[in-house]
Amino acid sequence: MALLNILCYPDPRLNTVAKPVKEITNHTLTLIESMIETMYESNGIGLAATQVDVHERIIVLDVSDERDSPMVLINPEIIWTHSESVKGEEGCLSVPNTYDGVERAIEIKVKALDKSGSTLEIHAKELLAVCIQHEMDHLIGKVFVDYLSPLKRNRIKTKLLKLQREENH
Ligand code: K1U
Ligand code: ZN
Repeated sequence: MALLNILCYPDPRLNTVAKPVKEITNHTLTLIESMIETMYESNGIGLAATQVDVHERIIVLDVSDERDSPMVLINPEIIWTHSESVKGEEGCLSVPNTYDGVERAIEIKVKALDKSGSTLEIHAKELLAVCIQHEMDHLIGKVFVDYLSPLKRNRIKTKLLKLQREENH
C-alpha cells in the first residue's frame, strides 16, 4: 500500500471524465487499498480515483464516526434521486481549506460493483448521500466549486494558485 498524491484545484486533470472499470484486477485492488489509506491519512470521508490522477470510475468512502467502515463503489450509477434537495457545507481534499454551500438531493439510490465484482445497491441519506454525489461529480470531472458563482470560484482559484506557487519556491 502507498499514500497517493492528491491533485489540487485548479489542476486541469481534475476535469477528466473517468472511464468505467472493465475488469477488477490485482492492480485495481492495490489502487483501492491505497485510496482508502490516502483518504484516512487526509482525514477525508471520501476520495475519487480522479483526485489521485487515475481516470477510472472508482470511489471510496467512510462516513462512520469510528473511521473503520470503508466502502468501495466501482462504476457507481445513481438509479433514483429524491425530489427534495438541501444546501449543505462541503469541503474537498483537492480544494484545501475551502468550504461552501452546495445543494444536493437529500436521498439517492446507487448501484455499483464492490471490490469482489458483486453488484450492490445502496439507499443513501444525509452525509453518505452528499458524499456519494460529491465523489460521483469528481468522476465526471466536476469539483464542488463549479457550483459556486464565477466570482467565488475565481477567488478560490487565485488563492490556491498563489499557495501552490509559494510551496514550489
Ligand atoms: O472528495 C473529497 O475530497 C473528500 C471530501 C468529501 C466531502 C466532504 C464534505 C461534504 C461532501 C464531500 C472530504 O472528505 S473533505 C474533508 C472534510 O473537510 C470534511 C469531512 C467530513 C465532513 C465535512 C468535511
Ligand atoms: Zn472532493
